[in-house]
Amino acid sequence: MPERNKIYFASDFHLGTPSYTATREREQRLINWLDIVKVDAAELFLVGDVFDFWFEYATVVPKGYIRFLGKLAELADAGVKLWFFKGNHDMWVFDYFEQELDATIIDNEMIIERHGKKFFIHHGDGLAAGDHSYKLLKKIFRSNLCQWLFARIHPNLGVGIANYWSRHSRKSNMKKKDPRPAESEWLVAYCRQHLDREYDYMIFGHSHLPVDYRLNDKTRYINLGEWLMYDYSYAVFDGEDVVLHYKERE
Ligand SMILES: [Mn+2]
Repeated sequence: MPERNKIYFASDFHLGTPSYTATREREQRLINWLDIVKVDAAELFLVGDVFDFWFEYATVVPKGYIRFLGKLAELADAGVKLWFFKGNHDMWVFDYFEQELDATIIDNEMIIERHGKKFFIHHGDGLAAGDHSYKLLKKIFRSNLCQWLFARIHPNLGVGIANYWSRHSRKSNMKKKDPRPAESEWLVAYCRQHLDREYDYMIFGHSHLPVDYRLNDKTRYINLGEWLMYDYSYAVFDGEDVVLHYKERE
């Protein structure tokens, strides 16, 4: 058995969209990947938008994704530590994954040190300068009152509304190739404002564009891309360096 010493990062699976069949296909890809992760992972960071929509009722579990959740349980039982970041699509995750998968739920950013390297990890939503309307929306959606109210709606209706809203609010940011230079990305701007913290890696999801971009001698900006249609991307830290894997877009 190889030693468990690697740390894996991935985000933006958006399970649930655009259809049941597409989700099942994506789920199978994820399972094939998680089988590889299981061999040598010490930790797995799921950096947000794992689900296109998720809500935890007191007693009801949203249908679907059983192979994916079962595989995560298998990893957890094999000793892989799971970290689950709330994204803007699945911010309503509470303690179900903590109970069932021993996962730790992360609300916003997480700062860690591993093998002498410093990581800043965040889904990436709500970090743009300005963007006050989104920041307000995030506050409202994450408020106890909003969650309490949503839980009062029957799941048949509530999940239906949420799926409709989620699918129609998605920005059409799924470009085949990103024509912009990385420097114009607002997450890069965010990283540039925090270079004094001397992170080795600043890791995000959310933008659906896989990027590994050097900001200076010390810090790299890494975006984990997506699993919706192009990249099937993930990053892995082997104790020395982070490598981003993805399929080249055509
Ligand atoms: Mn997102």
